[in-house]
Amino acid sequence: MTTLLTRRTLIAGGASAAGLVLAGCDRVAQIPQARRILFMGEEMNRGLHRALMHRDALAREFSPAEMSPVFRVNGTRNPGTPAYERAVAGKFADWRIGVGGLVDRPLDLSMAQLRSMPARTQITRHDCVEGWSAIGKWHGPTLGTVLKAARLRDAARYIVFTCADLYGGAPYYESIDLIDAFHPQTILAWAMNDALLSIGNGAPVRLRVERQLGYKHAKYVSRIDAVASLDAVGKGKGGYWEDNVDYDWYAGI
Ligand SMILES: Nc1nc2c(c(=O)[nH]1)N[C@H]1C(S)=C(S)[C@@H](COP(=O)(O)O)O[C@H]1N2
Ligand SMILES: [Mo]
Repeated sequence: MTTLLTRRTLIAGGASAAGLVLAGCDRVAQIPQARRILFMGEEMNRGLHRALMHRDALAREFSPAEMSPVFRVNGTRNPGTPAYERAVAGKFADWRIGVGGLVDRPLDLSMAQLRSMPARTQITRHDCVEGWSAIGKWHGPTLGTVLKAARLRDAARYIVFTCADLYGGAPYYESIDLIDAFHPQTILAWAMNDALLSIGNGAPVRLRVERQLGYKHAKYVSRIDAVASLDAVGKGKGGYWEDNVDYDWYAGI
């Protein structure tokens, strides 16, 4: 392979992505067709990695000794709305999690009800897209337990979370598909590190969706809706950051 590739040979598809890499990235990357082929390789790699990993594979779980001494608070630190302040003052006794959309039995769960459900405890690593990680212990019922109680309809494809904190006047929102919704480590955590969830970390309840990056883990969850499509959610990309900063909807790790 020589570095003297012409546009013509690239267009003809005569060069493999591997060959292009050997030819030297700097020069080749200046050719639009080559760039497309190189990125195609990267996309394929990522797709392959995900396919090999299996979407239902478990995220690694850690031992208590590996827990981070400090778990950072990121994004909203306190929703600070009058309604949230009242909920804090009442120790979340009146907090409700509405479960609706494409379900046969809509729910209006109190924290007492959520806390009485069979729960899972897991020590996992949180990875934020901004480049920090922390290991914490989470406790709460699987989202699957709640969705089964609400009797998801066949048409449901995604689960949408609406939060109590506002971004530009509208609630933070996120969504996941049913593979992640029924993943055994996807839980509605109401406790963290053996204590009730703190305000900073999402009190009274936040999502843990362990195979995905931090922004998918909706804090301050107030509604859970099953939908057939994400078109009518926010601007259509399924999450606050997806709609406004072009983050990937599927943030698999
Ligand atoms: N409601 C809500 N959920 C949210 C956010 C937010 O700002 N609001 N930030 C997200 C981001 S980017 C991260 S990294 C985690 C941070 O969780 P932590 O504060 O417990 O570290 O929450 C996610 N969930
Ligand atoms: Mo994040």
